[in-house]
Amino acid sequence: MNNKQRVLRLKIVMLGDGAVGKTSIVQRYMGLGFRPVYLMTIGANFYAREITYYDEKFGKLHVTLVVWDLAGQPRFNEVRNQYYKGAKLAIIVFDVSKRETLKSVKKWANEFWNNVKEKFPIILVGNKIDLRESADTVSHEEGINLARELSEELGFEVPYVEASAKTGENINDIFNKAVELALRWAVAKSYKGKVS
Ligand code: G3D
Ligand code: MG
Repeated sequence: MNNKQRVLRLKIVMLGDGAVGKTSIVQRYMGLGFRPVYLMTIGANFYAREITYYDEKFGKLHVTLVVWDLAGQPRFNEVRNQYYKGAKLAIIVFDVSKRETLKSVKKWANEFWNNVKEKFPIILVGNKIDLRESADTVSHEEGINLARELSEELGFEVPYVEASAKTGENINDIFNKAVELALRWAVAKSYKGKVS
């Protein structure tokens, strides 16, 4: 591959039940630090961050990550269209300390695929691993199993990342994986396996 620098813009949507930590993950990644106050606002916020990414196939890439984060789930219907428009990847978050949030993951995946009208890639995130000590937490294996089921449904790998927006553990990993996955998906889609 040549050394020409390429530019990529990637819109990502954050999905998952209320209070699983979507906003905290984005803010942590965007550098605002962990904010322990839950501010319930209406509509969707977006955040942008530019990163340099090195890819074996494409070389050096300048990537603008545009991350949309929904606030105020009750009014989601009103912003749904704008929220999903142009999104190429979803980060679906559940809370490892709240089992019911794991059960909603497939609903969120289908919501994403139905709205973007294409089976774009997703990343599954088990957040709040700093609360692992508390009772009835979702195990690593359960997260892996769900990611495997989603992968089968999608026909493309769904990575599973365990993270904590509180400690910052694996937060960068989520977004690095997002870029990697979007690139792999684009290559697989355009060349249909004919990539050398
Ligand atoms: P949401 O955007 O998915 O609705 P938020 O979720 O990011 O607003 O987070 C909901 C609550 O979970 C917040 O607590 C937030 O501080 C907390 N939280 C988010 N991520 C983590 C984490 O990794 N570990 C722990 N222990 N807490 C986390 P409050 O009390 O402000 O409602
Ligand atoms: Mg939020």
